[in-house]
Amino acid sequence: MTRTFTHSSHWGAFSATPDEAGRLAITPHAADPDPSPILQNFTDTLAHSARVARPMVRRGWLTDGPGPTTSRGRDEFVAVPWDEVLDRLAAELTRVRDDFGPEAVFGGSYGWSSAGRFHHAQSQVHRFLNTALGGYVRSVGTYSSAAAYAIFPHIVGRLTDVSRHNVTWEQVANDTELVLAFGGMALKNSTIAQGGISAHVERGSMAKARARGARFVNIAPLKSDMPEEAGADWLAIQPGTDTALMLAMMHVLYTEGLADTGFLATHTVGFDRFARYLTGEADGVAKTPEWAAPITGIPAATIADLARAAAKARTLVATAHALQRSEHGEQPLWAGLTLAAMLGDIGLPGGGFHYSLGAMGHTGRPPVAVPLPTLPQGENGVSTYIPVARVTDMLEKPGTAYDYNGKRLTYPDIKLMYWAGGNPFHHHQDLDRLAKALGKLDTFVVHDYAFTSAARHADIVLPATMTLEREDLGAGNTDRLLHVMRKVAEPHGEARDDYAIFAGLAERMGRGEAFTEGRDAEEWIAHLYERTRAALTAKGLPAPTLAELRDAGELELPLMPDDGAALARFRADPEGAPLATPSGKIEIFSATIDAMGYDDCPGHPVWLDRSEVPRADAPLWLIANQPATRLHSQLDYGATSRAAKRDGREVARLNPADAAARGIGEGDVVVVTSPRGQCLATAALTTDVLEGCVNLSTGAWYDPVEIGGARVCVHGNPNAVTLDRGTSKLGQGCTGQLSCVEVARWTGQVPGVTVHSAPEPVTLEAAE
Ligand SMILES: Nc1nc2c(c(=O)[nH]1)N[C@H]1C(S)=C(S)[C@@H](COP(=O)(O)OP(=O)(O)OC[C@H]3O[C@@H](n4cnc5c(=O)[nH]c(N)nc54)[C@H](O)[C@@H]3O)O[C@H]1N2
Ligand SMILES: Nc1nc2c(c(=O)[nH]1)N[C@H]1C(S)=C(S)[C@@H](COP(=O)(O)OP(=O)(O)OC[C@H]3O[C@@H](n4cnc5c(=O)[nH]c(N)nc54)[C@H](O)[C@@H]3O)O[C@H]1N2
Ligand SMILES: [Mo]
Repeated sequence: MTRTFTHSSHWGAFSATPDEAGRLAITPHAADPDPSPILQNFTDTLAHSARVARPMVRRGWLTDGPGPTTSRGRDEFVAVPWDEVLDRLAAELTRVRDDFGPEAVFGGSYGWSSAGRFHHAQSQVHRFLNTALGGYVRSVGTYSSAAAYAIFPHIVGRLTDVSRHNVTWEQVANDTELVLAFGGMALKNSTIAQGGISAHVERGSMAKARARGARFVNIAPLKSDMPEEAGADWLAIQPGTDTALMLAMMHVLYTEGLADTGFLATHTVGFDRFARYLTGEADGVAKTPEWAAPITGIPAATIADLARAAAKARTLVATAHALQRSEHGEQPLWAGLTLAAMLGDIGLPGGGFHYSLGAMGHTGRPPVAVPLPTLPQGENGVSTYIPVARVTDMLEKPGTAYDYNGKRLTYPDIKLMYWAGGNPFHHHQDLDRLAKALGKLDTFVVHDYAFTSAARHADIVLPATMTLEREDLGAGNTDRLLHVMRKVAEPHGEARDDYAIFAGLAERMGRGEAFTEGRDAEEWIAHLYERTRAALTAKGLPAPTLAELRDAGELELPLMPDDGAALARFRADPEGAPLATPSGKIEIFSATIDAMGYDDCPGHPVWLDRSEVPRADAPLWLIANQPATRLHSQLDYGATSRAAKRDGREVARLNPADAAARGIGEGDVVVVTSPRGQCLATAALTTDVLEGCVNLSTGAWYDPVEIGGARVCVHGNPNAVTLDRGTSKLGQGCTGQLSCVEVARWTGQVPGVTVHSAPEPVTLEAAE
């Protein structure tokens, strides 16, 4: 008998119908007007060879014990029974805590996990380390928006004031006249929404706006950064030069008397100081369109016309996450905010400044008005933290001081690293350097349902269930539906829920009760849902019991009004509804940032020279953006992801002119090289990519093979070649979006990609 189960993911709500062989038919949520193709990654993944079937321990860790080694990522794995592996791991956690304290444990464990609220692996690992160990070294900020997270509180307020409750798609459809989309608004990106999404509205909203006469400008090196429906003009900008373009537009507004001087006077501080820089009075360089043209690759007349058009229209300055995921990534955000302030539409429906609209599906919608059923993480007894993307630096340089957002911090000395629900061999840059730095640890633990590259570099790999193998509730912060996530299949092999694994460890460490509070998974879900239910009841809204909710499959949640929130209130009453900045206004000059004295982030937006620029040995910009066919590295072995690879390798897109200059033809195997490393990919030629750029999206599992003494990723993971450095001393964010590389036809042997099959365990006798 076939049965159908409702479920949810970061890329959409759906129902799954398993067949006898364990394959799933996936049907998107009926109310979703534009479901994600990524849903089909689920079809054949339950029993895939990539799954972790049993607990596995690196041979050297078992035979030699914990300690620094060069064997991580090269050693074999031994299958170890659950009881034994949990005993050994509990003993190792206890040893590290007793000898070095919890500040020797890095539990930042950055990553997206899966969408269910109780089984959210991030929350689980943090709660475990807090309750069982007394805490851990955490990380702050995200790979998505570290620079934004650091700078916005100084200049405009909370990150969420500009990224979440701000201009909505409804407003774009109805009110916006001109959208300046810096970094584009690709539908491949808005397909994803953290926590889940039941209706993808971006395509329809852009089509509606266009039909009304709105104009979209796609300011990006890739034409594909905007959907056909938007009918956008493509301004193919040189990567990393948006700040120069924005400055030149502001120069036009200023010198032609087009700036909204009233808004600048009542709602901002520090414009005069910035104006002296803009005109060149401060540094001798006027930031004119003629100045910006050779930097940005956009003709001066086009820049001036765009500024004039923006001054006339209800204009939205939209900035993608990608803009700040590169060197000096703080600057285009600050310059974009200043440009929007000069245009004077901030706080008006559909106008002003937005960060990340269209970069994710959960942006551009009003937030849910009741608390979601999230797992409490407990108190962290350790105060030490790192900016999230400084993980390799931390491992390489314990005890070394560094700058971050006005503070002088010191890297901790980490002995044990714990990862559950993230993949550092997906998200981090310069992976060979990361792999070497991991050698300094005593122990590296990974929970995952799939044998990712991170798992391959771990000492202890614990098989977690995947979302389809457990009950949960799914809910996003801006989605109007709460979803019942039914268990579709039994756990693969010996896989256990992260919760059960942590409960077993906590028990062995004498902290079982503190972690579980005496509840099993089902009791926790009921407990967490009560909070949401009570809030619904208090609002006089339908508040079904958990059993009723499960019968219904989903529940409608109330949303906050689409009123522009903080920015709209501030526009209406700048004194009475100040922003959460030091002055309460938009800070075009920030005394706080100026006082930090950072040469790479001075007191107002500036154009700065970059250390990574095209040069003889690395003449092309590598654009390592988000993949269209999966979320990051998740289900890279799924049907949608695999279908877009060629000969099992990731596709690198480049302009035919660059290909011709290198003798590269369509479908050739190419090698992408930088001073950091090398990776192979399959070439695709397209004029959608600006000349001088090559686009290799992230997410192919890192599959290093020793070739001629070097480690070459044969699968096409761009982080084999990206540069690992912070955005600036202010944000210390990930700069993985842009690096400089060379691309050549690969003339050597072409090794197969084997990373989608989990390693076969060896037995200890055979291994010795
Ligand atoms: N070069 C470059 N690098 C980048 C970026 C870029 O633009 N360029 N973008 C960055 C960005 S924005 C981000 S957000 C990061 C993303 O980096 P990550 O969030 O780390 O990437 P994911 O692949 O989503 O990792 C999630 C992992 O959790 C596992 N997982 C899922 N569910 C469960 C579960 O229930 N239990 C357990 N134990 N594991 C589970 C998945 O199998 C997967 O391995 O990458 C960053 N890296
Ligand atoms: N399908 C899919 N969607 C996703 C994700 C995924 O993994 N898969 N990840 C989600 C996550 S976690 C995040 S944080 C968001 C990320 O959202 P973004 O960071 O906005 O997404 P990206 O695709 O990395 O970058 C968007 C585009 O910016 C352009 N770009 C790069 N550098 C520059 C530049 O210097 N100037 C300009 N003007 N444009 C530039 C690139 O052409 C790129 O395609 O995406 C989310 N959406
Ligand atoms: Mo992200």
